[in-house]
Amino acid sequence: MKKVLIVMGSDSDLPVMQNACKVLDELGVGYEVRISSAHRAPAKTAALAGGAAAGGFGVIIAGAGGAAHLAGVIAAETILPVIAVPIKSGALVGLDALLAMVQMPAGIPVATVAIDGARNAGILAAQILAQADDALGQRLAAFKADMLAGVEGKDARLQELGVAGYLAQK
Ligand code: RP5
Repeated sequence: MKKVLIVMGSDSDLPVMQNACKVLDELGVGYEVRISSAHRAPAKTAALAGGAAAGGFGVIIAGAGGAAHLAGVIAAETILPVIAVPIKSGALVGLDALLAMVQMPAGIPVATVAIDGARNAGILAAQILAQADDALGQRLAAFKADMLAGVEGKDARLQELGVAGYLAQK
């Protein structure tokens, strides 16, 4: 099975980006985690991106804050799908990273999730890999079924206890 390459601009991104790792663990998807920066280590970043397909990766997740060019620079060096995670940081608390990642020029797309949305990035990466992996597709279907069961359980409890009772036991 192909793996997910997770790249982040700094170790300060790791507390958020670990949520991609956690959900990939839940889904049984292999991954590698690297620190590289579009601005502080441009050649390293280009080499990581350019070698990813040959290295057995099928999708790349890139997390960065600030003037976040990491996902776009990676996407420029590969035809693998790239998922961007804007990280909440600095004076603009992630809005700068979100806009930099969403507003890519025509021809170099990245799929941008919410600010600090690393868990969704992991799920989306797994969904991409599942297009060529039926067993992973079945695990993703079970994952969705678990979410549905969670909602149904909460709704049943709300109907049983009423609003005040539900909140009192929450
Ligand atoms: C970005 O600048 C990194 O992705 C990080 O989100 C932000 C701050 O980096 P540090 O100064 O904490 O290393 O490149």
